Amino acid sequence: MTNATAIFDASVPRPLGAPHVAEAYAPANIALSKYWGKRDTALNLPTNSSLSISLGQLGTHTKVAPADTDHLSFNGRAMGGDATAAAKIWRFVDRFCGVNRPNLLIETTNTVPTAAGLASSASGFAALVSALNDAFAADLPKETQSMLARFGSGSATRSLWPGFVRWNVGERRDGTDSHARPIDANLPDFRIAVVLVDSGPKAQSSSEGMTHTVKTSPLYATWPTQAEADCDAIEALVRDGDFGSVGALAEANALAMHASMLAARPAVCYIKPASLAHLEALWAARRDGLEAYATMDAGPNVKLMFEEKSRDDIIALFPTAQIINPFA
Ligand code: 2P0
Repeated sequence: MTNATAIFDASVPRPLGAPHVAEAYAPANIALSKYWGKRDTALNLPTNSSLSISLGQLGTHTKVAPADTDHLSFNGRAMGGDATAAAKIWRFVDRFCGVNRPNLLIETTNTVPTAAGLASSASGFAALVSALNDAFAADLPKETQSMLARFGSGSATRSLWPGFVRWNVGERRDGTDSHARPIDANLPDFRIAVVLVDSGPKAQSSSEGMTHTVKTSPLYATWPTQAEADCDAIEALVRDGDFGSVGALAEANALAMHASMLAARPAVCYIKPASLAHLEALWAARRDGLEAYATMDAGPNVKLMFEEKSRDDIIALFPTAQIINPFA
């Protein structure tokens, strides 16, 4: 039987040597073509490919070092071993190291402001696998690190690279071909603006939200095929440098994902009145000629996609938005 332990044991050298101090950085990412739904929850395999833009300087720094006792900290504060997030991190470390894991110090710092409304599990698990790879001199190819990061969080597969990245759905039952790869892109002026609606914890985790959508939404049946087609089309448009078509398709893809959630029984609704007001303001400005598009994830914040030339218009329309240059 294939399970997470077997995949890690087959992918990471055994036995691992003694660790040394290592530090790694991984960027957060925002999907232009979304991952929504798992075909295998134990192996965290997606129902469809997805494509994202990494957020440059916004992400996670992680240090791994040998220690006398296990110690985990987040932004300078110790994290107890029984907190859900800490337990997930240690489970990942246990799987990576295999039996006889040495005690470790793990220090994680986010450069994504906690109030930015951006998920940190993607950059967190990408930085963690990368730091473990270095600390234990495992010398794993980036694709293998991406494949393993998937066990921490699906979207972490895409945070191993800067720029535009595609996570392939993969065909193998054991999921060893379900990892990301970078895309040659021709969109150097691509920018993101995060319009904050709520920075608090979400009501329903994305894992729960997607599992419930897959199980109960009558609209979900159309999602995997549509999402795969969107992902292929967006990849081709990103290579061609066709910003307008990328933005329009990314917005349609995000709204289709939210439509499938809204049709779940009971509904999964991350869209708040303020989110919708921002979308309507964007659509009105677009009718007046602004070339900008929106995407939303498993939360109420609105992420705008635009080009550098529209920066002043975006700031005028959304004065509180946080502007991100993914290539800075
Ligand atoms: C994405 N999201 O493609 C989609 C769009 C949210 C909406 O990937 O269960 O935290 O850990 O694999 O990666 C968020 O889901 O989920 C996500 P798990 P993850 O960015």
